[in-house]
Amino acid sequence: MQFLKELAIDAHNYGVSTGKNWHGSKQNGELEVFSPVDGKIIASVYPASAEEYGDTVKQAATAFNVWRLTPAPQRGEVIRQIGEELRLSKNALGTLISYEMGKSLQEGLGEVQEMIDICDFAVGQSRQLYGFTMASERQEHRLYDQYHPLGVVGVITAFNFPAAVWSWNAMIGAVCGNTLVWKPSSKTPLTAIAIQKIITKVTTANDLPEGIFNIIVGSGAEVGERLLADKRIGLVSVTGSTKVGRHAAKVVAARLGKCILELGGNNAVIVTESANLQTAIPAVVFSAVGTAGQRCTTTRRVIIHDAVYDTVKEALLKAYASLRIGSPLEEKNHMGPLIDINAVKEYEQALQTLQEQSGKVIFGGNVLSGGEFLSGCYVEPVLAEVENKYEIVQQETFAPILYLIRYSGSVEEAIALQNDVTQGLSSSIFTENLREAELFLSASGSDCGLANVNMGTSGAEIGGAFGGEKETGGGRESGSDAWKAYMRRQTVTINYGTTLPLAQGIKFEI
Ligand code: UN1
Repeated sequence: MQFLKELAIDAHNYGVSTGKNWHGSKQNGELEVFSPVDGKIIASVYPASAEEYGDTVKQAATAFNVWRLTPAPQRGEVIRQIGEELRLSKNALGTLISYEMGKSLQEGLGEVQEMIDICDFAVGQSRQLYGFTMASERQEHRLYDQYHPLGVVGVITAFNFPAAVWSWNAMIGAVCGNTLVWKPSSKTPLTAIAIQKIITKVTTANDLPEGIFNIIVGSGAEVGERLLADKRIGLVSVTGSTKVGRHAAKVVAARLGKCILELGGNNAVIVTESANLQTAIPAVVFSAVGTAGQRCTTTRRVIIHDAVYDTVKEALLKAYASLRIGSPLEEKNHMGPLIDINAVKEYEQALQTLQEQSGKVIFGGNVLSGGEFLSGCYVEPVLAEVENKYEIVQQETFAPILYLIRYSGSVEEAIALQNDVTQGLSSSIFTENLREAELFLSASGSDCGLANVNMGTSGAEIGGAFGGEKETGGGRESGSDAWKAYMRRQTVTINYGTTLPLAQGIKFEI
């Protein structure tokens, strides 16, 4: 396949790299990477041994000594060049993401675009690592805060955004002066290997030491657990399920390390009486079936006012009937496969539980087989009528299952339903009514990290801080002032006088 060649992905690949140096261990066997698109093996990877893990982090710690002293705008210049390389590789990398993960080619390309955008953002950020200057209460004193890099930052990413989520962490983390150790998902390691090769072109051209950007492919037990417990790693950013995050938080907290958690969502769209359905319906459909329902921002619940419930239900049924499922590499298709057979099993299990809990499936629910669906990973998207309180509705099932929930009273009732889950990532409301929109955004409104008006729950821009509340973990990545989590703050007080006034007016004479 031409795109694999272009990205220097071979039939067998090493999974550990500090830059130009690549390693991998055959002692744990080879990790075979299957495409959910056609079920074929794309390539295989030699994962890391415990020793290779240790050596890589050591290299990252050594490189930090150089990188932290490189002026931040010069670090930004390196990131600018990475953005340029990504522009050149956009088609090949977008195609690999689509083929390895199963999202549509449009979304694969979109993910590379997110990487390019965060590079541009990080370049600007490299000149804006601002601290405040405060007025000192003491005479001839200066008081200000400054930000220093943290050290080695670990980044653990999930299969569903095999490139973009890493880049939010890595590009911001790198302009802040940190070195990065990336553990990609074992389901999508080839995208990570391709990216590492792109990055290495830039670090080599700039004569940078090995160890600024590192990847370690390996299992959770072999690599992930070590990384969480590793005292040399000041900050660990974890994207994954709430279960994974809960464990990670415990292990990192036990050594008083820092964590950025971006975990599960259970995102809802509220469709009010006054909603513009011309925009609401396509927004709900895209947010529910995009990436085959495997975004943390996927719309899982649509909370519809009684007055428009039947109209919305009919419009959704019609839209779902027109969806084309098939190879994500073909532009005509709206929805590709789930990541693997296990994900299909979870989809089936969730539908069975849903029916046991009195949910009513009104569209879809079948696993597709034969012909172009040979990989066994293609499923029909589902519409189901439920009550918000059902246990299955309270959970995040990483599949294209959309729950329809009715509300009959005021928008306060809809907001209460939307907040009545344990997760708190993304939320949206469709309304033409200013009072409803403002209420949704107020302190008594949506309790999520992301709140949108007249648009879907997915597809956030990189310029905002991305993350959620409650069991979504509370972390923030990407834009706005999320960079501060990747640095340590230092409050500095300088006495430029010749006396020693004490704070709070305390007198101490000797
Ligand atoms: C994720 O699913 O982990 O907002 C990230 C979005 C994308 C990122 C999703 N920009 O849908």
